[in-house]
Amino acid sequence: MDVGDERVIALVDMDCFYVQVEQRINPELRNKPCVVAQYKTWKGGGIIAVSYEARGHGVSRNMWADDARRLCPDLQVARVREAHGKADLTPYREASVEVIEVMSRFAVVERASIDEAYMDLTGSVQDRLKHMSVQDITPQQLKGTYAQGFPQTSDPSESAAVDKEERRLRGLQQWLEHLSSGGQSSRAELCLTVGALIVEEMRAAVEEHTGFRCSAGISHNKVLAKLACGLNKPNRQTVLPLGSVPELFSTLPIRKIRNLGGKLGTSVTETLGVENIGDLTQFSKVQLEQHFGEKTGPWLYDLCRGIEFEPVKPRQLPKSIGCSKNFPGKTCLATQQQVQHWLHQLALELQERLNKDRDMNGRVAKQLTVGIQQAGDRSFSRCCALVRYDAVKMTSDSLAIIKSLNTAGSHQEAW
Ligand code: TTP
Ligand code: CA
Ligand code: CA
Repeated sequence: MDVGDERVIALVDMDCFYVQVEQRINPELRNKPCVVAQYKTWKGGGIIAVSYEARGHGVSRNMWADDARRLCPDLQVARVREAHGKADLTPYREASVEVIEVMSRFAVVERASIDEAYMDLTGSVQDRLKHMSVQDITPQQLKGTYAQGFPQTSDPSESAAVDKEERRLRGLQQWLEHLSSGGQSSRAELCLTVGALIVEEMRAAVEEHTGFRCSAGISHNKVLAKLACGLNKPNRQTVLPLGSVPELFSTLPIRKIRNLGGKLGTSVTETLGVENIGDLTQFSKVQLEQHFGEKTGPWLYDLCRGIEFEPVKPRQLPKSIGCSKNFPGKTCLATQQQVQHWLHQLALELQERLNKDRDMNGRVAKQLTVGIQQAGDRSFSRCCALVRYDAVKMTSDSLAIIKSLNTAGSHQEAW
């Protein structure tokens, strides 16, 4: 059976990314409990990124800065800059480009978000294996690596007694011994370990060239790599072999899996009455097909066994360029003029970023999409052709395609 274990896939995700960007701009913020907050008008602003020091005090994303200060009196608060009356994410986008540039020296990279990317290391691993073997790999080369599922210990009291770094090292040593013993899946596991060597080097290069630290997951597919990345943050990487999947999946809620965090995950949980992703292994392929269709059913059947085949697509640039703004509570827009004003502000930002994108990346956008999300309401989106990078034209086109949403009727001033 093809379990897809000839591939080596990594997911790299920056640690508390916006905080690190602000700490590089202002070194006084380094090694301190620190957050990045957006807008100051209400309760000191909303927190969108939190340093690990601040997390230790119980500070988390979506708290108000004023509330967070009560938990952590010496909290440093960096502010997102504003332009066109809204948050300006330019510094974070530019930092993201720097990071992707360094990563792409090592492998084919698929940018997955502003601070993460997938890499297919299969080819690089095969190349390295022509000149090396298990015996050449030492724990010193893997100084930030965890092997998930190791150390394998039958005595839980022992595992609680040792500190995290000591346990990591013990697990890694056991993993390397397990590799050289040459079991049935040892070729696949050796490939993952060589992948981990490459990712150690890549993460060191990212830190050297950008000053930013990151975490990574190394496994046989995107789903497992993404999951592994989150297991030992910050500034660490985790190898997840197929053999460690059953134990991990036996207690892992379905929503924690890539692509199952939303509606599909909820529907799987409700339809089958199960909690953990590992519980899906008790259903046959036919059963899963009946419930979720001929595409999603078989995908779930493989997925709950740690098997998945989605390729890493070579793509370093975002597919679309967009901006948005929320108008909560009293700030809610109530006249046509206000709607037009804010559409124009958004269009001005778009115009700037589209022009920059054309100059830097030599491409031209063809479609304009306008989306509106109202509290408790279904979201609405419409698109039209984008003919010119012109804020005035984009504003009037946007207004035209969302006019039908205005329940006050177009002859009135109200919206
Ligand atoms: P994340 O990778 O989700 O989080 P993080 O990098 O801050 O922390 P971690 O170490 O746990 O990975 O998001 C990356 C950046 O995207 C984050 O620094 C700020 C921004 N962001 C928002 O602005 N709003 C959000 O709701 C989320 C999830 C992220
Ligand atoms: Ca991150
Ligand atoms: Ca991320």
